[in-house]
Amino acid sequence: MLVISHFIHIQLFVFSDCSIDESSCPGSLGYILNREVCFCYKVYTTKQNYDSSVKICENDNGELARISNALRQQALENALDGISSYAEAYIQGTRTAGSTTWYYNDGTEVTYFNWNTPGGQPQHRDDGEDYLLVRKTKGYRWHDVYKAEQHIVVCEIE
Ligand SMILES: [Ca+2]
Repeated sequence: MLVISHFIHIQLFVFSDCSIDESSCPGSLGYILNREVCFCYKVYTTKQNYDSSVKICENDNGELARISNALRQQALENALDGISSYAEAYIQGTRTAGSTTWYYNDGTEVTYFNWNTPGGQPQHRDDGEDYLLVRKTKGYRWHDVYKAEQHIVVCEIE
């Protein structure tokens, strides 16, 4: 019984925190509402490098997926589940060479990570490995990578 009430509490917290509805998502652009994490997202399957990925999302008045907690990580995984088995996508977060601190595009420090630590990530190579990628084949865990790689794009609009 304790477990059940705890579950209900979490569900209520999640849903009551969302003030947007379907009409807030620009359906004309193909954005879908994920109510659990309260954001609209869209997957572009044409592969792009990092800079182009950021621009595509900005063109929609959105931003590259910002994975700030485990719920959003799960939402991203759900979004990529239906894509090819090699689905990989850049997510928000960059750093400068020599630093191990990562920042979202608005300058806020990244505090939630889902590194592929069994795969030796992050490597923090100081030759441009300053961008974040999720790899479906690695359980959607995070990798620090270079900006010139071509990947599918996940945008979000809050
Ligand atoms: Ca790496």
